[in-house]
Amino acid sequence: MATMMHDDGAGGLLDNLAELSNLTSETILDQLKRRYEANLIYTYVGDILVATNPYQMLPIYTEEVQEMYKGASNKQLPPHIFAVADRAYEAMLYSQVDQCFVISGESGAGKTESTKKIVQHIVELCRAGNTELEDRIKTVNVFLEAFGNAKTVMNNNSSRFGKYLELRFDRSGAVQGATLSHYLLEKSRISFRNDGEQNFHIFYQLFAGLKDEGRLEHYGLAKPSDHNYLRGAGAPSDEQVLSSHFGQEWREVMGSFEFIGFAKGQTNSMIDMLVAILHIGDITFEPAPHDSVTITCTDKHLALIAKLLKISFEELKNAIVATRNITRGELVTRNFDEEKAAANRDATAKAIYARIFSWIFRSINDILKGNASHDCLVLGLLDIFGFENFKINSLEQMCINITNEQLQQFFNQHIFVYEQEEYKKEGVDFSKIDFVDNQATLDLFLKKPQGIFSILDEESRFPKATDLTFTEKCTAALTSHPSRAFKPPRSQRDLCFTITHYAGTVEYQSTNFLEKNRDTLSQDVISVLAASTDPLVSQLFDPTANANATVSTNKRQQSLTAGFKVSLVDLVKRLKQCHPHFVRCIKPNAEQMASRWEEDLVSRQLTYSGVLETIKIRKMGYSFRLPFQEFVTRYKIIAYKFHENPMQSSETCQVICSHAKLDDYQVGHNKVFMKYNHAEVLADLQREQSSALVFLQKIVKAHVA
Ligand code: AD9
Ligand code: MG
Repeated sequence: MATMMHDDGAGGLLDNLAELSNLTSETILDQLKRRYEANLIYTYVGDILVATNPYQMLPIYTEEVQEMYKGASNKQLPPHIFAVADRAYEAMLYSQVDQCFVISGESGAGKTESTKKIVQHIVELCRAGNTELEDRIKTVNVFLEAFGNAKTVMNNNSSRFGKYLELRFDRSGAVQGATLSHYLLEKSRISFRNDGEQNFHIFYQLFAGLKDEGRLEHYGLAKPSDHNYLRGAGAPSDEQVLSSHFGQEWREVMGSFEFIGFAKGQTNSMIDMLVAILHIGDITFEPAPHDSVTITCTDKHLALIAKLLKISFEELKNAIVATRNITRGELVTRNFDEEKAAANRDATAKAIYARIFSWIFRSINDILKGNASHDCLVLGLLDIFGFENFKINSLEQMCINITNEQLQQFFNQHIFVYEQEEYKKEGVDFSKIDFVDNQATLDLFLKKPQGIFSILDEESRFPKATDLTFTEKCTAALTSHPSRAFKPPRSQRDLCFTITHYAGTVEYQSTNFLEKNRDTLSQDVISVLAASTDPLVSQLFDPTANANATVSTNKRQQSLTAGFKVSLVDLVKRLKQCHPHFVRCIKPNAEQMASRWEEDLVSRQLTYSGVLETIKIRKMGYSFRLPFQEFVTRYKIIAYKFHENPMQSSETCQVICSHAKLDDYQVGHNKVFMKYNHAEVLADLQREQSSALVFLQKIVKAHVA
């Protein structure tokens, strides 16, 4: 990889921190800070990119810059996200091996923006003419963010789901199609938000966007604050919603649905469903005799929901307040009390939203699947929700934080474990580098039968269990867990516990854990919606069609955490099949402001993400390595004549390395181990020799002619 030193007049700024001679936490922090102040937001650590969020638009993503970074692996250019994209694309073509980008960092650090920049560049790299498929791939993000992102206290545009985009190419590098998978949408946001947070963007966009399209007459929407799901501390005011960017965004979302190829009829059904969700949130109850409830909102209100969803008004009414079962040939009705009825109402709204979300992904995948050839190369991009620590953290934050914990473990495995194992196997000298291994913390959650998830599932199946019994069981089983990461509540009756994650200590409130984990939706509600005369509504609730299936979590009646665990395992499996490229995003301040550097915040992120240890191993280690055969085939021209065919042996590799004047490389039993910058030195020499050869051949040809 090409690196250089910028002279800022006050000591050099390094493009690659692996070149730091005095390697300490302070010198790393100082370099990153001074680079940030000079708007140099990208820095390499060996072959890993550190990206500091500038919180301002810098002119570094223009077409000219993109053009400059095409073929960046062979140029002397400052670090850039485009260079990482270029390197992965090149590597995929050269080695014919699938590649993936693993982008990590806490909430608001810049993962989603980095992903978009990578897609932008790769689409440009592989563009063969102006094909619609490539433009469509770039466009999907518009509505994925509208439906899957929301304002939180940590990020105004926070991803509330994880996504893995796989771009498929033919062997020559032309894009063939794309597949998108999604992980764990935080659907609880529909009915509950912490103070200072908002619902998914799409609801505000819808309000602002439907202004002139019969918002009141057709949809019964007057102003956002009329609706429970859009109220709360931190919700934008009606004026803010109606007069801001939301209207423009709505038009973009609708435009992109059309461009991608969604049928107009389906988009309209989807809008009706979104509006119905808001109205469902306004269904109110009052207690009635025998632990039942009476619906207190007007029939007109329910009729509007029924009209939007094209379902029976009476059946909707019944399904919200009770369940009916045929037991031994008799119809048995079980009424809900007020709490259960409210939970059933919210579960209905959340299920509709989650199924719209899954349907959007399935539809995109149908449209973008392109040529479904098995003989293709894959570039995968992972963009998950970053590590979170709010005032109140629930089951959703736990899943989000475990996903991050799992990614950190993947990073550790690659950077430290596999690396050191390979040195040992190949007989390469190295001094051992320690890192903070978080496997035990992952076990605390995932291991059977004594992990938090197993205990939660066990309790969720047991009708008499409560959030308190769950908390007590965790306390009994995990207080002396080897990870030492579990801390019980201060008082026995508190519904909380604390976990020391790799990225910080988080207190979780276990209130509603069981209910959230059971994630059940009443069969009556499913039946009513499945009987809708709207084809999309009925399709999404068709019990035979597995409409709720997200990636690989397609077993129905599976608990939330069991489904989550399956998709986490699936994700890691996919990542392991690819050669990874790591991007570490850093958040410079908590206020989401430009030009503001909070030393403690950055220092903490560098520490927990193991940047110092990573630099050490990248500095001492050999991140560029090739088997003898590949090394000799690629670089023999550096030391041998064109017609010579040297043995593909360690001796030949030694000869080539000494011709190239490489220092500090090692030849193992089967591979040559080199520093990250040796690739560039060899590529330069190889190019020089090749062009000299072509030149000579031309002269000879001219002479003979
Ligand atoms: V979360 O885990 O989804 O909550 P992310 O994805 O890590 O988080 P995101 O990419 O959404 O963070 O970045 C947060 C905000 O920082 C963006 O909305 C931009 O306003 C800002 N940002 C991030 N990266 C850049 C950039 N390269 N240039 C300009 C940026 N602004
Ligand atoms: Mg994001």
